[in-house]
Amino acid sequence: MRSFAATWTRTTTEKTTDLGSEDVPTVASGFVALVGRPNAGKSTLVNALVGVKVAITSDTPQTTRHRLRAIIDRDDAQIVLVDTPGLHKPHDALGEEVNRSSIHAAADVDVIALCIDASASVGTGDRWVAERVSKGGRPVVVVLTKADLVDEPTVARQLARARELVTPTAEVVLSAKTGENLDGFVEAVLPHLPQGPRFFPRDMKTDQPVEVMLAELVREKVLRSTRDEVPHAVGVQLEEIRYDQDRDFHTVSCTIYVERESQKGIIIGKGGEMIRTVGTEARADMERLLGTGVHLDLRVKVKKDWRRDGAQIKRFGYGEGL
Ligand SMILES: Nc1nc2c(ncn2[C@@H]2O[C@H](COP(=O)(O)OP(=O)(O)OP(=O)(O)O)[C@@H](O)[C@H]2O)c(=O)[nH]1
Ligand SMILES: [Mg+2]
Repeated sequence: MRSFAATWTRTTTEKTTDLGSEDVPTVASGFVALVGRPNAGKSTLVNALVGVKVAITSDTPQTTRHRLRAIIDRDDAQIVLVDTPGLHKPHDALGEEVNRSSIHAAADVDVIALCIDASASVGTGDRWVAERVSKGGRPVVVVLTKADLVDEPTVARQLARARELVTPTAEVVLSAKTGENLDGFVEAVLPHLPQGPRFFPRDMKTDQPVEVMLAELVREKVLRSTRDEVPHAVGVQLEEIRYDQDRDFHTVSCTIYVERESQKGIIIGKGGEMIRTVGTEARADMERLLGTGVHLDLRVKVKKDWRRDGAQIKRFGYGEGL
């Protein structure tokens, strides 16, 4: 694979202390976990904050299935954002596994950003999340997302409800869609980050391997084109990525797994229309990500009840499987 992958993503999480201690600049550097109910807008916010697409997003709840890190680097600070799967009442092994990965990811950070959708009623789901993440005494910043969808009185009402769940150290009202008050997020978390060396190289945007991102892009397009149970039954595995240096071109092969023959029919669509749309959209994003032309091979297979199969969940890399 091209050297691109090295600058985009490295897998180390060690502090960059191998430069000789006098040469290592000290900045505000630490971890901020974005937690909340499914669909609260966490991944969209992460993408907006780092300025590039590192996480897939969709209006299907439970889009994110593994925790991922994304990096905001400034001259005076490095903020490592930890995007987590939306916490929910699990119905299968997949749900249990992704919940576990969220709680685990949130346990070891400097700040919790509790994301609450300004346009959805604050209820038992948010309380459930707040109870799980507010243990441990770490600062909790309430982040009211999707502010572009609501008026001022609604903002005030939502914040008042959030205060019934947690005692926040700060409250931020923002919109990832319009970019409103993204700076407010940074200003709210910065005071809680310890001084130290950077955790990641300055040019790095995410710790996800490029192979994971490619498979996730396919899953995103399926999520965005299907409804009901189908999006939840989909798992995507990257089979192969080949780089042709002469043509500066990648060939990517992915398998889309579903749980039932009927779901396979839906993903393929009438005359193959659905799978063609998924392929065209995913390929466009892959070309942006890889910076080359891409040929994308997609196939669809049935793996019955894979969401109840812990080994298969790990093979996909969902939950703690990475
Ligand atoms: N209008 C508006 N929509 C938003 C905003 N942020 C996110 N959305 C939409 O909300 C939906 C959910 O966004 P995601 O970022 O995938 O939500 P999430 O919290 O990561 O969801 P899970 O991964 O399922 O936990 C998507 O359809 C987004 O386009 C926003 O600021 N304004
Ligand atoms: Mg998400």
